[in-house]
Amino acid sequence: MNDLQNIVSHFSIDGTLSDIKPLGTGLINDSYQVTTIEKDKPDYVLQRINHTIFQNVDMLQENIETVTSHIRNKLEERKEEDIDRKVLKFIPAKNGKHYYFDSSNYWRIMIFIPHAKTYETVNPEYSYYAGVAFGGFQSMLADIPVQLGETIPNFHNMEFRLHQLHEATEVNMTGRLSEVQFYINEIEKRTDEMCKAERFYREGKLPKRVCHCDTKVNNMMFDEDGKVLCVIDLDTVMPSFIFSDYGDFLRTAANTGNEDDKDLGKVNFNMDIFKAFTKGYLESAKSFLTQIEIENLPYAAMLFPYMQCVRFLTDYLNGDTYYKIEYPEHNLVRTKAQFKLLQSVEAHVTEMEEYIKDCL
Ligand code: GN1
Ligand code: MG
Repeated sequence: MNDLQNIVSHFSIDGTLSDIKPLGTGLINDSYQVTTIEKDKPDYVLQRINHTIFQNVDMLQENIETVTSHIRNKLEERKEEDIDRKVLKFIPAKNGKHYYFDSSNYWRIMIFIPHAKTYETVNPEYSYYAGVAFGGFQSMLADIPVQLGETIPNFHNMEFRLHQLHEATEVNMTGRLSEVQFYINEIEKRTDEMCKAERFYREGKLPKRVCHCDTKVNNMMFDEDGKVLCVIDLDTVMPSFIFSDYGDFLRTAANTGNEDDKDLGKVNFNMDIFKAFTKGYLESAKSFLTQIEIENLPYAAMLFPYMQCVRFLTDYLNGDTYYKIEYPEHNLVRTKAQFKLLQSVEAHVTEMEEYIKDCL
């Protein structure tokens, strides 16, 4: 038995293990697809939880259990069909916990959703469905009876992310600061505007709600007809501003280039995706959104490329300790691509505002 097989043997899975192979492109956890021999038994997804980043694994798994069982109840009440493909299901470890600790790593297993697809890019039609789905996800979680923990404290707190950047520039651990001064200056010009959500919150004008907080387009499972089955990667589900989910989807889906594109000419903000997603999102979320949340959706579209630019740059200055990288300048390339995206979003603010007004 190899190491991964040994890990799997600590969970009560149904079926005989046939193969384990790497899965997905996440930058944080490691995922594997576990296949079983029997045709009528499910396959599984095995994940090694990155516990340097998610330091409170008990809280993490408890949040996920709360969220998935809440959604499952809603789907059952609505008499939905095919529920096991619409919400994740985790298999407890034989020790009764929702994870297994092998004395250096934390592992968990969930059922692999069959005949579902993930995409790195989507067309306007799929973006519309995604909008409806994320609005629906937030609205299903609106009445969750317990307070969820912050699995990564201050995760989408822009003031805190800038504070981390400032620390990184002061330490200048890798001596990379002089090379990135242009980006530091551009970031500084925008700090007041970009931190306004935190100010509104302190002034009592803006609520926190249960959000997904990692709505990258590749964190959704689509059915063969393009409809969204479910949202995956639930580690970061926690209280946040709705801007998190709206903004991070657009950051990834409405980018005409890649998150780490070296060709900045390819990186632009695609307004057709923006429009389709916004239409879907507002359809399912406008019943609970407040005026200030709706008015600030264009701000959210800017905030996430900006925040990601700050986070990638911070990691570059710190010597690439957070994100997986494929080559030494990877985080700098990502920073530049996110900044280019930000500029493109900024150029569309008036158009975004007008479109949102028309939707209501
Ligand atoms: C990480 O795990 P993954 O790759 O879906 C990150 C997100 C970033 C994203 C950038 C816990 O998401 O916040 O937006 O990379 N997740 C965490 O691609 O930091
Ligand atoms: Mg992911």
